[in-house]
Formats: sequence, structure tokens, C-alpha cells
Amino acid sequence: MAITTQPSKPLKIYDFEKSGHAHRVRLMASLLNLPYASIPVDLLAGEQRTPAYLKLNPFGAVPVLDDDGVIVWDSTAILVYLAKKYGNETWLPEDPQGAALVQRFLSIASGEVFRGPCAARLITVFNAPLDHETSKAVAYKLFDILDAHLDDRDFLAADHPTIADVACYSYIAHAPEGDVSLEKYDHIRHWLKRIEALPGFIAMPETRICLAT
Ligand SMILES: N[C@@H](CCC(=O)N[C@@H](CS)C(=O)NCC(=O)O)C(=O)O
Repeated sequence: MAITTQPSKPLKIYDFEKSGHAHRVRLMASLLNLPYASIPVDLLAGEQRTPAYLKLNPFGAVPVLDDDGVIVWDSTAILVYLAKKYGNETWLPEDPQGAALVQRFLSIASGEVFRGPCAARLITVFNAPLDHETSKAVAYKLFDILDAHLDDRDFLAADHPTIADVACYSYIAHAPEGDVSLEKYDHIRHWLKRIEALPGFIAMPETRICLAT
């Protein structure tokens, strides 16, 4: 997976260490061997709602990418940007069917992954006022489908890793922190290991600490 270009200056990633959305972006930058500086945004102190931060992302969320003045927000949009600008076609295929397969999993990352394992972890780690049983049900339905999907393939959207895998990895790997078990999902666990074996892989720190009330 050769790199076509490198940024003229290190990328800036507005970041929160325990956010899986932010981890996706750090992971992609690292897999592409791109230099980046992580700029911590203290979500627990409300820094994401300051006027200065809202100028970067009007939704007041991490991650935001600043590539020498080019501002991109939304984690899956940032993955598309990085793949197109600094990756090669293997990370985001150009052909209609290949692109559609990747897009399907970017949508799943922003949909079922967000409402399932991500929401369950928001409840157990950050005391988010969401319904745990509902998020666990979404997570297990998603995992039933993904496990069957991965029965005869190594990666989600192609025969090699794409941004689909990067987008879905972080919250699925950390699902147990939200009390969602991966135990019966052998194919998913093997897929996670394959991502973790990629050159440049970086992990998201594990946590079970309740940080907010
Ligand atoms: N669709 C956005 C969602 C990002 C998101 O939800 N970020 C959370 C952290 S995991 C956040 O910054 N929340 C701030 C808040 O809720 O005030 C993306 O993919 O980047």
C-alpha cells in the first residue's frame, strides 16, 4: 500500500483520546504513515462548545482535521479525505461497485455502530443518558450480521483493508467496555486481529472509568 504523497506539514487532529470517532482518524493517519499532531479537546470540560471550536465544527464534536488550512469534520469524511489525498485506490476503490461496498460500511459506522456499541459504551464509560438495553440490542443485531458477512472474507468491503474496516474497527473492538460481548463472534474477533496486525496499527486506550455524571 504505497503512499502517493505526504503532507507538507504534520496534520492537526482535534482529538479526544477515548473517542472511537477520533481514534478512527488517528488510526488511518498512522496506517498511511502520515505525520500528525493530536490537539486534545476537553469534551468533559465543554471545550467543543466554545466559539473558537464551533468555527471548526459547528456540531461541536471531535474529530476535526486541519490539513494546512483545509478543515474537514466528521470522522468518515476525514477517512475519505485521507484516502483520496494520501492513500491509494486500495483504501477507497474508484469503481462503482467497490466504492458502494465501502460506502455501505461508512453508513453502518455512522448508523448501527454509533447507535449500538458506541452508545452502549457512552453509557457505561461516560454515564450518557441513553437506554442500555436498546443500544445492546442494536449492537448484537449488527454483530450477528457482520459475523455472517465475515464468514467467507477477511475484510469488510474488499479482499484487502479499506476505510470501511478503519471506520468500523474502534467501537467494535471496544464493545466489551459497553458490556457488549464479542465472545460468540469468532469471525469478528479474527477480523479485529487482522486489523491489529496491519503495519502502523495503533490502539485506542482501554477504559471502564466513569468520567461524567
Ligand atoms: N458524526 C460525527 C460524530 C462525532 C461524535 O459524536 N463525536 C463525539 C465524541 S465520540 C463528540 O465530540 N461529542 C461531543 C459532545 O457530545 O458534546 C463523526 O463521525 O465525526
